Amino acid sequence: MLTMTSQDLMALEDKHGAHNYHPLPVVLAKGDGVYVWDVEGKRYYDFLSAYSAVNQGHCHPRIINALKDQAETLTLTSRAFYNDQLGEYEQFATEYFGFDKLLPMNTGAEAVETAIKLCRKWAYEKKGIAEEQAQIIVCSNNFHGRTTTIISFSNDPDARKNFGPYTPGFVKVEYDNLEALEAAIQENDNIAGFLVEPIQGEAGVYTPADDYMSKAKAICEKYGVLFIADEIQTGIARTGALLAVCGNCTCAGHCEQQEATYTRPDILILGKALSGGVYPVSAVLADDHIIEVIKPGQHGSTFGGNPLAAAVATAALNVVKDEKLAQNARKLGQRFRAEMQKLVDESDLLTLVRGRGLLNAVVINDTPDSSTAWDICLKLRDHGLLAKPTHGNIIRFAPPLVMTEEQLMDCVGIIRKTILEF
Ligand code: IF1
Repeated sequence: MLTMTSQDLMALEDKHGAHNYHPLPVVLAKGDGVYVWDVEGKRYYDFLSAYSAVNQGHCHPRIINALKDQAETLTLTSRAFYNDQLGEYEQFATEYFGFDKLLPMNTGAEAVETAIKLCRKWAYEKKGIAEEQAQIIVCSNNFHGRTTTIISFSNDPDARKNFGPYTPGFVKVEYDNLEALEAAIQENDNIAGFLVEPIQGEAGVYTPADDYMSKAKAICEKYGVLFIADEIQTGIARTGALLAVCGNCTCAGHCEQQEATYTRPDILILGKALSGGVYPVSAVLADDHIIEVIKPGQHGSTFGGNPLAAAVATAALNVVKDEKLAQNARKLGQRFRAEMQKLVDESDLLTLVRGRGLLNAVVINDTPDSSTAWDICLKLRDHGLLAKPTHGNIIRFAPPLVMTEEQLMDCVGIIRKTILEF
């Protein structure tokens, strides 16, 4: 049989797969660290990291070894029985992040759903909200996943239109607006929680005021509202701290002398890089007085908490700590934004650069419906760097956190050359 070319493989997906994506035309066949290779053998720097799932780099040997060892031993038992990996993982992860308990799931959207169910049940059983009346505050331009309930509180027409009827029980406020948050809580006696992304990824790496998280948490505390942080994209060292809510603290792991900048969520949602992008693993963490409202039979998943996931996630978290990925993301992020700022100053094509750690974006000086950002990404691809536009005129830059400064400067060179060519 003849080997398939990239063209052949794209045609196969086009013919036999649902058209729910519009990928950049490149077909990847291999990954190692910060690099990926296409089927023709061309090498690229990966500047998407599978939407921040591959923070530890592609095919990290420690994570892959954990996967292999566990895959040969025991993969799935369901939660009808105990398995010998889950308890140790739960102990390790709860100590790592500093919460009493963890509820294991698989995908990000499932973990967000779990947090919503947990928050509602807590509202009825602990806060005393009347049955079916609980409301959760969310932010405009949020992205929390693709389930029917989650898209019910999206305001992206693509994500939402013609998927109704929608799940009620959500109130929307402007992101990065503390007055709006407090007013929404004051207006309604049935507010149970506030679900928020510390940085809005899909909205274009929209970075709020430095004190937004801490002040929002203080408002929630004042009114007995649960502060729910969706760190699926921002967590696991991506923004230069273990979690974006850690603020300036770069210790890789829950730290004892928590610095003044840490905003502790009541419910923490993790996914993506919790497994280093090796296997779908997500989790919800909270303290006993909250998580205890969920009892046997009330929530679960066939695959959630399986031994393969437990082994992989443990290895992935150890890599983050041992390789000091938060510190590296912070250092390289500062350098990257400084270099991009020079380019913004030099070129009319770029309006601004923003972000934190290695979650950054540049805004292209063109309308959101123009193809400029897409065309730039095609040129970046030709020059050996993969990135994807978001919201038309924004390009997200999020390489694996195992990158070296030398590699980063090589990438800056590619981006500079591409932008100046336009
Ligand atoms: C896709 C975006 C990133 C997330 C936050 C929950 C989830 C996500 C903060 C759901 C997922 C993804 C999904 C991916 C694109 C991507 C994305 F552009 F859409 F916003 F990363 F920036 N909370 N984000 O970012 O997690 O169920 O997917 O595991 O292709 O839809 P999931």
